[in-house]
Amino acid sequence: MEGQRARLFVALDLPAEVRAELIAWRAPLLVASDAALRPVADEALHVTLCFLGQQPLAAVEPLAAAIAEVTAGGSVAVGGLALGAPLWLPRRRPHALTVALRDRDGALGALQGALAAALAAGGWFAPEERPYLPHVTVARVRRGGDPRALARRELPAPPTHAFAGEAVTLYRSHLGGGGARYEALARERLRR
Ligand code: 3AM
Repeated sequence: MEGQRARLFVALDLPAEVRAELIAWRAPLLVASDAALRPVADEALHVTLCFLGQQPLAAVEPLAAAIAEVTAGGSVAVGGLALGAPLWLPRRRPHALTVALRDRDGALGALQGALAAALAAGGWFAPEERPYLPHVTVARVRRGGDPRALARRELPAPPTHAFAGEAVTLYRSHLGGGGARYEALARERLRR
């Protein structure tokens, strides 16, 4: 075990009904992409908060404790969220079809800021220069896939009702031929 490392990130989990809406929204787009897009697994749809990269497995326990401290044992709520516009990322040469997240009360930005500060203080996270852009990746461009025809089209807007985040989860990303598989290592629920 000693010396083993894992690719880690921390994400906000979405309510099941919002995941279901995203799955329904992307279904015709996957067909229209002519196999250029590979869907993210239904249960893995999330909003990345902090990407930590390769970390020692020994860091999992203190990371889980740091996340529990930031979410204050389930007393933090992240409400006022809504799905926003479809967004191809990176903008110039897209690797992923995403949906932007609207953060109407600033609760998500506050949580992300607090988490980034705590994880940076622990030496697990290098704060990024670019501003935090909350989004849900719904599909990735397959190797050799060309989504340009789809990217030129105006995509339908996803449903826009308000919802609250479910939980903050520490994920391990297992990279593989068929795309990454995400394993939840620790989860802190949020107040509903
Ligand atoms: O699925 P999303 O877009 O939320 O793009 C990667 C994915 O984000 C992102 O971390 C999530 C889990 O893999 N990611 C991968 N490498 C990254 C890096 N070097 C990164 N984010 C920032 N910097």
